[in-house]
Amino acid sequence: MNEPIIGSLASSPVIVRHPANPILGPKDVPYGPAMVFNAGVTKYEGKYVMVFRNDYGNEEKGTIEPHSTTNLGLAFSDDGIRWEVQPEPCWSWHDEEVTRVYDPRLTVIDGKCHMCFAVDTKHGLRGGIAATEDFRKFDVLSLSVPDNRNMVLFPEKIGGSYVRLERPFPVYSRGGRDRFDMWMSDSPDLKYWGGSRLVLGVEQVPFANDKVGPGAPPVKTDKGWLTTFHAVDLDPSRGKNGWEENWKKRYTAGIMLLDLEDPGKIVGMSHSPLIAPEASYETTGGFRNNVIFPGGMILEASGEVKIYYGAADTWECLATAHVDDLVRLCLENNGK
Ligand code: BMA
Repeated sequence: MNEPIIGSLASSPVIVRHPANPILGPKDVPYGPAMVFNAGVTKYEGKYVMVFRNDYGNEEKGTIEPHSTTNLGLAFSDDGIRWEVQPEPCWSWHDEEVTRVYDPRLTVIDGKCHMCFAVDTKHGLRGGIAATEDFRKFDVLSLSVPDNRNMVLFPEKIGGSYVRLERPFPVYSRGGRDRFDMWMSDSPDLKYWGGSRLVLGVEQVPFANDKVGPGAPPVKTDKGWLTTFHAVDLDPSRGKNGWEENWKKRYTAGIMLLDLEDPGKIVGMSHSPLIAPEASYETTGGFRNNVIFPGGMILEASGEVKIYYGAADTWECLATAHVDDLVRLCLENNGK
């Protein structure tokens, strides 16, 4: 690797980790020794809804196939903090071609809930989009060509089109290793996607030396679309961590603002992480430690932003910040 080592990183002082963290974990799930992480969260019909990745991983690794260890779980909440997990998983997909679905992201568009998800198939990793009315039945609207994932939808049409952020994996053309960037595409109908363009290159993020990609679906502010992203740095001197013998990566959450009319244009981006792994449930005792993976962001009427993130690929956590502080963080480096 030629990129510089990043070194220690700290979370922004504008975020507050919720005292109830982790807000959901293995002990809260009634159907197995689950890891609960990388959830999509939204407000739908008066309730907070969470679809989470439930992944058994860990000690079964190598003896159990991924399809029997990954499904999507469902939870509801009145306050976005205390969750009621439903007795059964809400979706899993396994057939001749598809191995599993995971990493859901929820966006309500015109009152209808849509879910983006990653799909492992025998012929590559695809990004899917489904619509659901009851979180029991998911109508798949589109599946990308491999390799693409971490898709998130904007909550409204922009310039007459639906828009998604995404992270393709251009391995062959990027030197045969991780060097992945954030892209966007648009669509007239959520089915056919085109107009693809680069939004954020990994080299633009000072706290990444490996890859960047979308986090939670963006929320609208008067200064632009506020959006989290995941940023990964690699350090060859890192070693055993969680169940990985050689886990050299760290995942942090970044924050940026995209132009309201032209969301491929970055209005501002914080040059430091919004959330870096620091709390014990982020750095120790997990399936893969030192992973912060934002998947849900809700802007409350009070100006509070709830940011939901997977921690250590084992728990789901919540951090909050005021929307004005997040916008300021994005804009203070603008032009530098
Ligand atoms: C990525 C995805 C995420 C996961 C992360 C860290 O490749 O699998 O779902 O959180 O790795 O393990």
